[in-house]
Amino acid sequence: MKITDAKVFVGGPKKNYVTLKIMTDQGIYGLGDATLNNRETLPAQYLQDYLVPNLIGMDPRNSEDIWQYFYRGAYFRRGPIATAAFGAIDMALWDIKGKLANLPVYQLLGGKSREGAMVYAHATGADLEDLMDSVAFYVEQGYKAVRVQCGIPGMPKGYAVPEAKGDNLNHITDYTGIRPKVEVWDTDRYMRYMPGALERIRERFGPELKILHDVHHRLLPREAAAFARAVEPVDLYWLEDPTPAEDQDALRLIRQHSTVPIAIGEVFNSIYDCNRLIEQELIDFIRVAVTYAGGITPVRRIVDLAGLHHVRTGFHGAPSHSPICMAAQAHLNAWAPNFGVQEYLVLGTPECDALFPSEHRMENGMVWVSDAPGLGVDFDESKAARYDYVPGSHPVVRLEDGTMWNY
Ligand code: CS2
Ligand code: MG
Repeated sequence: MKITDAKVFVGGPKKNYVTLKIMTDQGIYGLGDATLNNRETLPAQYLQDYLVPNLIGMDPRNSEDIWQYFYRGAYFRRGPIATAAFGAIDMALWDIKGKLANLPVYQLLGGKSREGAMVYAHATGADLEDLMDSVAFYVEQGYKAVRVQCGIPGMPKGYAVPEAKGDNLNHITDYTGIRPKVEVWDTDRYMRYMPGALERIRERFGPELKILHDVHHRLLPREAAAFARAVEPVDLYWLEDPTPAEDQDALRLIRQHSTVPIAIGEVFNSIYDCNRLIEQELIDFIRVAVTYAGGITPVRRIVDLAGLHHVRTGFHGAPSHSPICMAAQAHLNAWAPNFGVQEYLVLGTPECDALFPSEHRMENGMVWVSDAPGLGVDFDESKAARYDYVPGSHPVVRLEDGTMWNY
C-alpha cells in the first residue's frame, strides 16, 4: 500500500483550519489537522514544502516509522510548527489504519473504557453577574463542568472576557488584522477579586458543579501559590496554567502551599515538555492537544506515562482545533484509562458541520464517540473552496506601565 498524494487546505468558517488529506493507491484517504492558532500558514508550508514530497510512496500503515522518520529526520526537533505538521500526518495515518481495519480508532487503541466523555464549556462574563448567567446557561444544557472567567473591576479587560455584557467570547482571534490588540493586566486587582468571585459561583451553583479556572500563565510563582491557597475553599476541579509553562519548578512552590488540582500543557509539544512534571507528580491534569503535541502516536505515550503517576487527561479543545483534532481526541478520550475531562467549545455552526461532517455527538455535557471506521470525521473539499486564509491575531498583554506580559 502506498501514499499517492497529499493536499493541504487552509481556511474555514470564521477560522483558518489547516486540513491535510492523504490519498492512497487503495482509494482510502486519511484526514489530519495542523491548525496552529494564529500561525496557520506555517505548518501548512512545512507540510507542503518538506513533508508531503517525502510522504509520497511511503506505506501509510507504518505510522510509527513515519512519525520517527519526520521527527528524528528533521534534526531540529520539536517546536509547535513542526509538531502540528507531524500531528496532521499522524492523525491521517490513524484514520487510514482504522478505515483499512474497518474499525473506529478507539478500537485500535484498546477499546472503550467509558461510553460518554465528560466535557467542560467556557462560561464567560464582562462581570460576575454576567458570568453567573453564562454558567447557568451551560448548567441548564446539562454540562457537569464549566470553566469560569470574568472581568475584574477596575481592569479594562481580563483573559477571555468579553467587552460587553452578554457577549460570547468563544473566538478569541481578532480577524481585523495581523497586528494584535493590546490588553492591560493587573495582577493585584485579579488576586484581590477572583478568589471571592469564585466562591460566589460555588455558593450559587452548589457542590456538584465542576468549576475550572484558567489563569493563562499570568502569575509569578509566589503569587500563584498564594492564589491557589486562597481558592482552596472553592473546591476547584482544576486551576489551569497558573504560571508560564517554561518554569516548571514554579509548580513545586504551588504544590507546597496548596492541594488545588493543577492543569497544564496546552502549549506543550512533546513528551519532553511534561515528563518531569508528570513523574514528579507536580500536576493533576495534562492538557496537551493531539495537534500541537504531534499526533495520536506521541500523545498516547504521554497519556500512558501520565497514568503511571495519577495524572489525568484534560486535552486542549479551544476553538484552535478543527473537528479532525477533536475527533482524534474523542477516540483517545474513549480509550484512556486515566481520562479526566475534555475542553469543548460548541463550534457547531452549520457551516463548520457541513465542512467536517461527522457522527461524533455532544449531548448533556458529554461527547459520544462515533463508531465509524477511522477517525469518523470527513472533509468536504467542494465546500472548502469557499474559504480563504484570513490573517488574524490573539491580543498581546501589557501591564499598566507598558511592560509586556504573558498572554
Ligand atoms: C485557552 C485557549 O482553551 C484554553 O484553555 O487557554 O483558549 C488559548 O488561549 C488559545 O488556544 C490560544 O491559541
Ligand atoms: Mg488555557
